[in-house]
Amino acid sequence: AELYNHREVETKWQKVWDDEKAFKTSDDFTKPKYYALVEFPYPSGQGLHVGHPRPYTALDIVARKRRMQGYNVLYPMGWDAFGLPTENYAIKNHIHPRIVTENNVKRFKSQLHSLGYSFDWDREINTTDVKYYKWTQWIFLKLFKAGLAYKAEMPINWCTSCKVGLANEEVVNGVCERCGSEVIRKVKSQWMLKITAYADKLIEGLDTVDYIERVKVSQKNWIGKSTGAEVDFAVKGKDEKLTVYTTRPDTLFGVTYMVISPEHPMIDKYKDDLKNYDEVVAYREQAAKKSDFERTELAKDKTGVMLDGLTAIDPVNDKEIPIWVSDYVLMSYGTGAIMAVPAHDERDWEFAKKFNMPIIEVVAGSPVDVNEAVYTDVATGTLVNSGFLDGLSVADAKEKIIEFMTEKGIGHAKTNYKLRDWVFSRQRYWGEPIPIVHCDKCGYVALPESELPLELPDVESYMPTDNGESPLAAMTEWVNTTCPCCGGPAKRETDTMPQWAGSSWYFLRYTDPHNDKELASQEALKYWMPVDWYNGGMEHTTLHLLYSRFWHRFLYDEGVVPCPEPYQKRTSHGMILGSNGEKMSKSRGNVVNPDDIVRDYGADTLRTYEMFIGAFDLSASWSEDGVKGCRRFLERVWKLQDILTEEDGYSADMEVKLHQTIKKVSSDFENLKYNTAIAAMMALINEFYKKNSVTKGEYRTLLTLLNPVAPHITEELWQRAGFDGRVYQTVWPEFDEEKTKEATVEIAVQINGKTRATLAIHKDDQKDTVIENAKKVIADKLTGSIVKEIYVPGRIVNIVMK
Ligand code: ANZ
Ligand code: ZN
Repeated sequence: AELYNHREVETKWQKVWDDEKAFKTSDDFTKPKYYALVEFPYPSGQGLHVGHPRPYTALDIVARKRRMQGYNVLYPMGWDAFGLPTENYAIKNHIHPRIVTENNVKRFKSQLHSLGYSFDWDREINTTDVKYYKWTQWIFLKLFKAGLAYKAEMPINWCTSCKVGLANEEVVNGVCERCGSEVIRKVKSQWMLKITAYADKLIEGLDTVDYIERVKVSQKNWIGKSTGAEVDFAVKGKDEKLTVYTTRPDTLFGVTYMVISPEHPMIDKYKDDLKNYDEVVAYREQAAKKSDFERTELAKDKTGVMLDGLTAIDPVNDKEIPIWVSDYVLMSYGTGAIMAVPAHDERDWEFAKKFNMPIIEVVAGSPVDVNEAVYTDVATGTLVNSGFLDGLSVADAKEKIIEFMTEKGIGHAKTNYKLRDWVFSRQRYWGEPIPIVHCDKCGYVALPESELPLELPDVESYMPTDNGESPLAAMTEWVNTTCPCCGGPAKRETDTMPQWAGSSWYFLRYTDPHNDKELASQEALKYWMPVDWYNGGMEHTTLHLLYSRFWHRFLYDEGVVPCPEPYQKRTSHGMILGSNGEKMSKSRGNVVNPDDIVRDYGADTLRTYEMFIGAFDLSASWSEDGVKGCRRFLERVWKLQDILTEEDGYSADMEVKLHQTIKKVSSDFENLKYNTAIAAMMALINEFYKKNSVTKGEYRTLLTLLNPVAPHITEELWQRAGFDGRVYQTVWPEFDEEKTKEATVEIAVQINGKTRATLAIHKDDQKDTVIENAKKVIADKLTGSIVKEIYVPGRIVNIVMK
């Protein structure tokens, strides 16, 4: 055959698939369905990154395999297109963000097309499309009516460079996730979503889905449910309670001091009692400059100031204890005050060591003195120095002390969450307008549904105003409106929604993307939801995953969607790094452009390479040699044409190998083991070359197995071999378990569990025969009397002797 010309082959088949609408999802709801989903990209100005094809190819493989297995498959694609980078580009270059988005989408789409993905492009969605964001606004109104969207004066994270409020999730190590600039706290009136009301549901839902473990863990940690107690400490000489939150009320007798957060209101309230008020205020100013992360995670060296003039009283033993101010206690968690138990809490221990505070052991069991090391174990210790709690386990002591405190009215059980309500306002232009007006008489009023969509108007400038308001605020004509409630003058909300909004429900829209009556029809939702398999980046497992599960769960409670959880299965892939093992970036000069690889080696090579690069869930470094290796593999597949025979079935000596390969590839594709599936196919063609022949039957199986990975070349070879129809329409090959077993296998022959010899047996040999033959090969070693003969089928014979 002539040489493998990937350009010809790939252009040809991409056109055929388009013309045939090969991957159109059917609306026949009687067929079994499969919904495979990948995170839709943000169409940035950089175009597709080589990181994108890794997850897209993986689920394209699954989608193609499912079609061959008879499923009606939904494998859609769209654009998460609102957001800052586009807006910033628009500001700099004076181009409307809509135009920027259009251009970027065009480029992304042609790049994805060149990779031969089996997306149903008739279902393409775009979050910036007014027909789409009408429904984003509709969901917001539902949240508002349910009391889950509210406006609040909030100290928010404020990026000094983007001039925008950020959610906690968008602040990484104290800087803006997007631009890396310093994030400060600023008080602003913001739209908030009450995701905290769903904290328990979001935890419980995890028990009903099949997510990889680290994703479940990160969801749970982010919600951060903690159970403990609130305890009131009296303040000496004042009619005042200092309430703390603790997860260890059992350690109440071990409290040696208290700590309040630098922002705690008590400081200013008792200003006149504090002899060192100025010192405390100076400390507070220092603390304000640090992020929460610096104050807690990074602060190994504790700092603090003792309040000179205020003393607390321990409610269980009336002991007087000092109150300190330290920045390791945050105002935003619990009550902003803690009881310090240095013997059993690491942070308190570090603090006590630094400031010479007493350390009292109340849980015995530490291997070393608590003055030497903190003892935090809760599973084994027993209470000591604790009055009526002495002798109890930690768990029992907790229960007893909570009972005691509740009776006395000095404390009660309490659950806390790390999760905070979601700051949903952005003072920016390129987002969904929030469909609310403010009327002096009626307050915040929802637009009637009939007025949706509320279109994003054109503005003169996309720059946020200097006081941090959205550019929409300058559009007086748009802003001034009438109140839907009383008809009086009212003003539109000028904040827009964050980028997370559109991606919080997009998977629903794909099920019925052109519906203009509902966000999707009930039939479509019932048939398609939940998503059967969702794969996305590890970086989205706290933010996007939680938000979208929240919206979905809310819509379920509202009767809009048929199932409580949106995704039945969630997996994550590792990043593709530069060949130097570092993240690809312009500044490092290690960026690989997928277009170059497609041009020089072909889409099938790129797809194969990205699946072969390493374990799917781990990051992997780019290697040009690796790309070439995959290209050589496909060339070897191509050249099999030269040794193809006319025989239809499998040849006798290849049968086992073929059944084994079908079995391995079939299961590896389901278990994120794309690399070993490809390795198995490489091994198979090595066998063909060793024999210097491949039958039509064998060839057909190989092309079918390889098709999901390398769809173009296999389609071409299929046609050249004269097989019927197309590979993508064929049936996924079956294997016979019996035929995957080698006719003969080697087993170990042991005496008293020690291997003494090996034995070749036939797979059909019965136990008696095997044991008899085994005894023959170790006859000279069978010197004692035999107590027992054990046969582990196909693996081991063990003779137990005295
Ligand atoms: C006394 C104690 C003794 C504590 C002990 C722990 C161990 P999680 O699990 O994260 O909920 N804490 C409470 N509020 C805090 C705040 N605003 N800033 C910093 N730390 C705070 O942690 C709860 C524990 O963290 C609480 O239980 C409290 O310390 C501390 F042997 O109280 B503990
Ligand atoms: Zn009104």
